Amino acid sequence: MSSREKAAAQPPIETHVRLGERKDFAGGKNAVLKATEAMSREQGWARGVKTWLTVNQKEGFDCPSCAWPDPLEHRSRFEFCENGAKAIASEATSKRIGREFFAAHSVQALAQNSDLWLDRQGRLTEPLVLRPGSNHYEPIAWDAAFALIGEHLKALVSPDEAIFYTSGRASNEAAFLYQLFVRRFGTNNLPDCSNMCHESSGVGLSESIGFGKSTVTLAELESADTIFVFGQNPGTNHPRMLTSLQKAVRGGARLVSVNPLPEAGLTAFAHPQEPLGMLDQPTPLACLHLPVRINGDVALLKGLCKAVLEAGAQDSAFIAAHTVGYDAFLADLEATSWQELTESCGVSEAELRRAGELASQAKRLVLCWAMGLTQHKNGVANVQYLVNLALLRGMLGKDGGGLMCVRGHSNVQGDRTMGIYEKMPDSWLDRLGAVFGFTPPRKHGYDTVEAIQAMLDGKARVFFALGGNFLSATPDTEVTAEALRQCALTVQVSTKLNRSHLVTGETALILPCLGRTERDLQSTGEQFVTVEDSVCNVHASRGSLEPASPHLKSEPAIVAGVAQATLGEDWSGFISDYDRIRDKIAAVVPGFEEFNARVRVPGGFILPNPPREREFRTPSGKALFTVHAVPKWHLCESEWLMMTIRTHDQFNTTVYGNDDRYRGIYEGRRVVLLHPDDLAQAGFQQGQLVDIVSVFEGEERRAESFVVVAYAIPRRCCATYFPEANVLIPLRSHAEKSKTPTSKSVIVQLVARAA
Ligand SMILES: Nc1nc2c(c(=O)[nH]1)N[C@H]1C(S)=C(S)[C@@H](COP(=O)(O)OP(=O)(O)OC[C@H]3O[C@@H](n4cnc5c(=O)[nH]c(N)nc54)[C@H](O)[C@@H]3O)O[C@H]1N2
Ligand SMILES: Nc1nc2c(c(=O)[nH]1)N[C@H]1C(S)=C(S)[C@@H](COP(=O)(O)OP(=O)(O)OC[C@H]3O[C@@H](n4cnc5c(=O)[nH]c(N)nc54)[C@H](O)[C@@H]3O)O[C@H]1N2
Ligand SMILES: [Mo]
Repeated sequence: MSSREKAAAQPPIETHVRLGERKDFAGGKNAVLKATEAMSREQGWARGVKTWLTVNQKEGFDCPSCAWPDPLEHRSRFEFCENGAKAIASEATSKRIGREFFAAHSVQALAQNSDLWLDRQGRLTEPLVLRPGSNHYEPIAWDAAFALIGEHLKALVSPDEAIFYTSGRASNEAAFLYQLFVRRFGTNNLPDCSNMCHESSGVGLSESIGFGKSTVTLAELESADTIFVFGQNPGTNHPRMLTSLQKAVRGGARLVSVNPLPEAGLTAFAHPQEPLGMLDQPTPLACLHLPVRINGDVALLKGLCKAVLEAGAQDSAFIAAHTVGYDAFLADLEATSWQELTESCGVSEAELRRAGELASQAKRLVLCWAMGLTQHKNGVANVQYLVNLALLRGMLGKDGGGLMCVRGHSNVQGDRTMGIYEKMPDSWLDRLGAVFGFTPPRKHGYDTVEAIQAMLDGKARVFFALGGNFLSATPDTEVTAEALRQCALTVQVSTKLNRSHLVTGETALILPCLGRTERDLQSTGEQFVTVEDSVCNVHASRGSLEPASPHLKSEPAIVAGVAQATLGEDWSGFISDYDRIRDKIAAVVPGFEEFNARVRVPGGFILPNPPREREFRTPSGKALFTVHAVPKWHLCESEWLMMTIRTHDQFNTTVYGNDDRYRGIYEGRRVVLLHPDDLAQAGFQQGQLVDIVSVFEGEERRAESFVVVAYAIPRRCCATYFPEANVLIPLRSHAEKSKTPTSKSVIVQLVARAA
C-alpha cells in the first residue's frame, strides 16, 4: 500500500450564506440572464452561440443535462433551458488544465478546494497517471495507460475483482462496447448511477407491469387533462418539462404537485421565450399542492385510491381484463383508516379527497415522478403504489394516460437498454453470446452499494469509471473513500476534474474524453452517437465544437483501447466507423432492428412499449396490484427525517454556482431547512450553526456546521443538499429490492455548535 497522505473526501466547510426571498414561479428573465452569464464566463460568445443553436436540434447534439425528451415536431430554435445552458457551458468551457496544473498542485492540495472550484478549473486535456506513493498526477501516453490497465486486470485472481461503473452520460455506442468488453473479460460487475437513482422505478415497474420504463409519450403528457407530479422538482432539474406542463395547463389540464416543498417550478412558470414570460408574468401551474411529509407517499396514495373507490371511479372492465391482485389490494385499503393515512402523510383528509376527486374525474391521467419517490427504504413500494392508482383508473394503454418516470442523466435509460446492468436477463446474455461467439458470465455482478462493500472487503482491487463522480455521488462518503483507497488501481474516464480523481487507489489514471458538444473524428470521418430519452425515443447526437484538446479520445475509442490491451483482440473496426457498433446493437438488442437506417431519420424512432398495447410481460401476463404497508417512523423529540436534494446551481456533484435562486438561498450550500415551529421549539435561531448527526444501527455519522434556515417544509422534516450531506447516509441504509441508497430518508439529530 502506498504511503500517500490522504486527500480530503469531503469539500471544505464553507458556512457563509445569504438568505433572500423564496420565488413563487420559475423561469422568467433571470433564467435567460443566468444562462447568458454562464455562457459568457465559460465559453465566450462565439463558442457559446454555436452550441446554443445546435443543442437538441435534429442535426445537432443532445443536451448533456437531463433526459427530458425533445418534441418530435415543431422544435423551437432554442430547444434548451437555463440549466442545460449551464451544463453546456461547463463542458464547452474554454478553460483547460494540463500537466503544468497537476505539477503545481498535489492531489491533497486540490482536495482542499470546493467542488465549484474543481469544476471551474477547466477541461482535462491529456491522460494522467498518479503513481504509487506520488502526490502529483503526471502525463502518460494513451498506449501506456491502456497497457497499465490491461496489466492490472490480467493480474487479478478473478475477473470479479474488477468493478466497471457507468454514469448516465455515456452514449449507446460507448455503453454497448463497454458492457461487451466487461463481459468478455468475464464479469457482470457493471454498477451504474441508476442504482442510486431510478432503480426503484425499474424494479417496481418491471414487477407490476412487466416493463421498466415510462408508458406515455411527450405529446400525451401535453394533452393530458390531469397530471400529478410526485417527488420531482422540474423547475430546476427538468426545466423543459415546464414548457410541456404549461402547454397542458393552457389546454385545460389540472396539475397536482405532491412534494414536501412548494417548489417554484410547479407553482408557476414564466416561459423565457414568450414576451410575457420575459416580463416575469407567469402562467400558474399546480392547482393543488399536497405538502406530503417525507416518505408519506404510500399513505397519500392509499388515500387517493380510497377516494377513487368511494367515488366509484375505478375502471372495473380494465381491472377485470388486465390485472391480478385486486381483491387483496381492496381488502388492505378497507382495513386502513383515513385517520391512519392522514396522520402518516401529513395531508388533511379534505385535501386528499380533493386530489382524489381530480384523479377520479380524469380521462387522461398522467402520473410523473422522480427522486422523491425512489430514494427511500420503501422506494419500490412508492412506485408500485403509483402503479396501483394508474391501474385502478385503467390508465395504461390508453391514449393520453399513463406513467411517466422522469429520468435524470441524459442517457441513463439508454445505457441500461445497452446492457449496463449487473443483472441482465439470461435471454439478453444469450443473444450477446451468440452474436459475439462467447459465453457471457451469468453470475450477477455488484450494484453500487455492493461494489463499495466489495472494495472495502478487499474482494475488488480495480475500479474503473466510465464518467461520473463515484466518490461524491455514493452514500457514506468517508466509507466510500476508504473503499477506493484500498484499490490497487482506480481509473476515471472524465471531461472535468472532480473529487473522484483525488481520492484514489494506489495507482490512478485520468483518461480525458470528448464531450457531447464536440466533433468526433475517426479514420473514416466524423461520427455521431445515439441516446434514448425518458420516453424511449432513440435519436442521434452529433457534436460540432472543436475538441477541448487534440489529445482527447472518444469514450468508445477509450473502451476499445482498454479492451485491446486486456483481451488482445483487434477492436479498431468498431472505432473507425460507429455504424459497425450499431450493426451489432441491432443484432443483440430487441427493438433496434435496422438501427443504422432508422436512427438516420431525423428525430429517430421510439422503442416498443408493450404496456401501451396492454401487453404485460409478467408471469401472469397481467398487470399486478400490490399491497404495501404504510411506513412508520418513530422520531424522538430531537430527531428529524432528512432528505438530500439538489440546488438550482448544480448537476449532481458538479457545482456550477452557490445559489439556489428559487428557494431564496444564495452564496452558500451548507444549509439545513427546517419548519419555523420546529426551529423555535428546538431553541434554534435562523442563521445559527448546527452539526447534523445520523444514527443508524448504533453507528454515528457527523457532518459539521450547517446553517439553520426556516423554510416551508412539513414538521419534523428537514432538507440538506447533495453531496455535502452524503457523509450522513449509511452504506447499509438502502431500499428493499432495488438497493437504492435512502438519500431522501435519513434520521438525523441537529446539535447546536458552541457560538
Ligand atoms: N440542473 C440539474 N438537472 C438535473 C440534475 C441536477 O443535479 N441538476 N440531476 C439529474 C438527475 S441524475 C436526476 S435523477 C434528476 C433529479 O431530479 P429530482 O428528482 O427533481 O431531484 P431532487 O433535487 O433530488 O428532488 C427531488 C424532489 O423530491 C422532493 N421529495 C423529497 N422527498 C420526498 C418524498 O418523500 N415524497 C415526495 N413526494 N417528494 C419528496 C423534494 O422536495 C424535491 O422537490 O434530475 C436530473 N437533472
Ligand atoms: N445524497 C444524495 N446522493 C445522490 C443523489 C441524491 O439525490 N442525494 N442522487 C443520485 C443520483 S439520482 C445520481 S444519477 C448519482 C449521480 O452520480 P454520477 O453520475 O456518478 O455523478 P455526476 O455528478 O453526474 O458526475 C459528474 C462527472 O461526470 C464527468 N462527466 C461529465 N460529462 C461527461 C462525459 O460526457 N463523459 C464522461 N466520461 N464523463 C463526463 C465529469 O468529470 C463530472 O465531474 O448521484 C446519486 N447520489
Ligand atoms: Mo439520477
